[in-house]
Amino acid sequence: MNFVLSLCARLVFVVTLLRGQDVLWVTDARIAKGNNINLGEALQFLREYDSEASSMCLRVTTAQWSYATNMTDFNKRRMIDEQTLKAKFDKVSWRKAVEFDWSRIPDPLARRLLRMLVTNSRASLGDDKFNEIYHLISEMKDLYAHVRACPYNNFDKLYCDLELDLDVKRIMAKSRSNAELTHIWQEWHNKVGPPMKNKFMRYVDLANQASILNGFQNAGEEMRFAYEDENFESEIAQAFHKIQPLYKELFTYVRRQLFKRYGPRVLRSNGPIPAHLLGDIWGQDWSNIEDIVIPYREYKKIDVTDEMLRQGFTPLRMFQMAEEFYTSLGLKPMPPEFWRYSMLERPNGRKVQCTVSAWDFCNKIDFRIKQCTEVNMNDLITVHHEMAHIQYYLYYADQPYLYRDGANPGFHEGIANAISLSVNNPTHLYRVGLYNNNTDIYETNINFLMSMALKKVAYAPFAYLVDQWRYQIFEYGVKTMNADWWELRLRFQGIVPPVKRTESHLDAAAKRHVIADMPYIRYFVALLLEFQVHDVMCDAAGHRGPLHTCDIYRSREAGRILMDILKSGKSRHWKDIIRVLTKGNTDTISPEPMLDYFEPLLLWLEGKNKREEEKIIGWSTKKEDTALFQPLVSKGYSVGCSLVFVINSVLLLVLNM
Ligand code: X8Z
Ligand code: ZN
Repeated sequence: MNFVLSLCARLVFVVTLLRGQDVLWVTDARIAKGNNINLGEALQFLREYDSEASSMCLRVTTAQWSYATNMTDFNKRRMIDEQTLKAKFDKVSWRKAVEFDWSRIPDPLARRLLRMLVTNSRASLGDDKFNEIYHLISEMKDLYAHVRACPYNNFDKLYCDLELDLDVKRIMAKSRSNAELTHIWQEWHNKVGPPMKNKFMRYVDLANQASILNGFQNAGEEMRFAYEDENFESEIAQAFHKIQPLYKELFTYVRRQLFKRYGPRVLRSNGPIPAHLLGDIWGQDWSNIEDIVIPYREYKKIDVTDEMLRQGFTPLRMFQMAEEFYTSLGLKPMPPEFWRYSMLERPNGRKVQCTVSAWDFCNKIDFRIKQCTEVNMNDLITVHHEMAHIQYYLYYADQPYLYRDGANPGFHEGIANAISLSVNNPTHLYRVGLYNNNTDIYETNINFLMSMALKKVAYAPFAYLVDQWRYQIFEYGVKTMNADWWELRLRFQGIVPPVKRTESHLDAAAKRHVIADMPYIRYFVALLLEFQVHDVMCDAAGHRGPLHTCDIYRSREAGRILMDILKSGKSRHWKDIIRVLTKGNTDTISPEPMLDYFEPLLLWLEGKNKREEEKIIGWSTKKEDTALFQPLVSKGYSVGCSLVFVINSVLLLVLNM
């Protein structure tokens, strides 16, 4: 959206109270405010802000698009200039907004918009520190983009030119050599973290200072405030703990297959899994080890790529097919500007950024996708996913600028993923003439659910813990932040580093979102939401049978539900949206539909795991595991931090009861 998928960019904060069925926007007395309560002046300011912010967004997005689709030095300079201008505009807008006492403005819409503006900024820091944090983040992103790893067996160290997207990810996905995987894992982590450590610590300090000036106790509290819900933390903690038994069954089965492959020299049969064996540099998506863990090898994986090639598919046809999916639900076709300006294939003769993204140019007309599409099944699903973001943009285009966003930061991705759940299942592929085999074979279904679990269930603890770590360091400090990172990785994911780590490392920095100041809990929210929305739409579409076989294609009823969510944008509280969506059953993000979706796989996993020798579902931790990352001398701080862990554990125990 304004800035690629602004879901990756904007934070908006409002505290809410639930009273009976109504969601009320309530004030938080601590948030910065001035003393102007003149409604006329406030409305005038907001009108001007709406129009100027939209124009500013159009300018900066246009410059970003130009650079992303033609990476010249000139375009880069222009983009940086526009971004700097936009940062200045945000700062000036914040200054104007804090002149109002938003809490006493006698109009709820104006109150909310003003409050969003005053809490959505680091401008409270003053010019010097504002510029400093802005540059620190840019420098860290730049460092990240330029990290290059040395290949395995590169004795002369001459060609240390492995890039994350092209090389590191490929090697982690394809290599089955413990030595090579360990090397690449270590290379990447050692090259990313240490050079950023000082900058990151200063960033933590400044982010905290800004949040304190904004009326929060620390930057973590301000990040959570984006969910406009006092119970957000405990609700997602509960949801997380409901999914953990499924994760642990999957983990146990996967570890056994890895143990068979790599043996006791690499991992223990009942211990944590070393992070380099999971097919992914972050250990967050285990899809790449499907070949090692597939339940029924003799039943082929569903892949319609060959059929697409046989039928002469092109990238354009894939986009037309996705458009037809949405119009079959009664949603809008893509506007002419979309077809005219999108970049649907990798162009010849110029350097482009191939990362897939959906763009909102903030002028209610121009919406585009940038994708170096190839004709294969994976890209077909991605095309549908990206077009869901465009549908969101199209439907909320008439909302005020600040409401042109998902209902909460997880909604955009949650909705887009919910669509993918329909599109990637064999039922849909059969209906669109790409898959002709029988979809009702038990073994094929289990294989399919396993491939989904490697992506979704495996991801849950990672998506949950990234921001748990950030909240911790914002609150308790950075002294043992690398050990804290691994403590969480071990506790929630059952994962340990393949080699010894110390506080000179900063392994969380291997994840770009961490150093780029991008909140991450939204992906956990999106994960649950996608199944919740899928479930409701399937119900409306009259689906009978297991949830993983549902396809909402051609259902106007499902389309109406979708449209209703999309057109509200951020104007309604997300709890209100969920309450209406679930016909009053719940107003919270529920893990039940996800558990329901994977139930057949859970039964299969339980059966498998029960029969095996080791009997431990999950992992048992030994000293040798924690010794991989714990500092040698215990400091006062560590005690404080452990106390937090104890309190958290007790809280979670209570929640589990
Ligand atoms: O960061 C992203 C998107 C941009 S919003 C590419 N994702 C998360 C990640 O890569 O860790 C999508 C899945 C989760
Ligand atoms: Zn997306």
